[in-house]
Amino acid sequence: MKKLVIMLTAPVVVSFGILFWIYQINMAQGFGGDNTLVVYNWGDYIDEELIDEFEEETGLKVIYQTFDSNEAMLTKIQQGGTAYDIAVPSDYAISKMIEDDLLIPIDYTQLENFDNIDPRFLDKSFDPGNTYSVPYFWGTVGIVYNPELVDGEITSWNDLWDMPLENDILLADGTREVMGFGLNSLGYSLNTTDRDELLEAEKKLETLWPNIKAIVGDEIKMLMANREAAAAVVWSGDASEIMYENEELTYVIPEEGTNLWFDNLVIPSTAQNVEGAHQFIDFMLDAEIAARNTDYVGYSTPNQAALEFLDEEVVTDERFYPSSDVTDELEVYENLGKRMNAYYNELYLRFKMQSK
Ligand code: SPD
Repeated sequence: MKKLVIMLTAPVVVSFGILFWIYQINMAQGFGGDNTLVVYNWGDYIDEELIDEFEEETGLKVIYQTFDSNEAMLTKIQQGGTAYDIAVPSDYAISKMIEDDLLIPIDYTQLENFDNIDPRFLDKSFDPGNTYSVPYFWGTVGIVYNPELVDGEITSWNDLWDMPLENDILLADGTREVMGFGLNSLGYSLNTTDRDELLEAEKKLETLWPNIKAIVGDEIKMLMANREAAAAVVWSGDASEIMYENEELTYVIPEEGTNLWFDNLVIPSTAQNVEGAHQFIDFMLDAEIAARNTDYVGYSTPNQAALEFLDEEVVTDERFYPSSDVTDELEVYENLGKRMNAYYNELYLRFKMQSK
């Protein structure tokens, strides 16, 4: 009898084992499906409690992965190994993904909360008509600094070179960000394709090395909060997060101009759960959810319905919610094409290799 039971159950156990093994491999590779949603976002860019709530509300299991630059995210999605259902690229990367056929158009009939977005953040040149992307957060690149550690007021990019800041500056690690402020400091566009201007910017950046303490990622927030450096080139949202508990610090949009950026939610063409992706986008668009996410992450929300749930002092702070008068003067990164992108990367790498 025992033998018979083993003979009858063994194939079931083996098949179950094989299925479970395939499931595990798929999960490890991030392949989703009807009951899962694979989300690819920047590090430190969501209140993870909201993911739990989304899972409870929809019954979907979220597989959440992070990246630290548009370039890393693009490479991973281009390789196609992982079936991401949601990604969060910035402006120029969205334009590149559209060009390379890497995105699925948004089905607006599945979004009830889209009207919550302020029209000011819609219909940008990187995605006309928002065919492929829905605004998530926005901001600028600027300088956060500690007036107690700096001799005077920082107002411009050139102050990073001209003020006594030896070994006292941190830089956020990003090709476009660093090359961008090098170019802006010389009065050039941060979208220039003029190789002489780019070379000049790289040479000028090299002369900043005596003042640079380190080029870092998300840990920049902790380092500034711990007074490890006097000033840092950061995304505005990181400055806002640092300043939340360190009110003595301040953030400035440099007078030579800077980058205005937009991070949007998209559905990559690898998606296995397009319906779930729309559910996720609509969930994040809900006014109260967006407000909680904004409060947690510290970046500026494009969700105008969320503003009433946020601290008035924060959403009226021109440093983090600059008016159109200010943003109209700033530049959004353009998709410069494969060759130019490679050249920017080459110069940025060369600059990094000159570190002391
Ligand atoms: N830790 C979250 C960082 C998100 C930054 N996105 C800004 C990209 C600007 N190109």
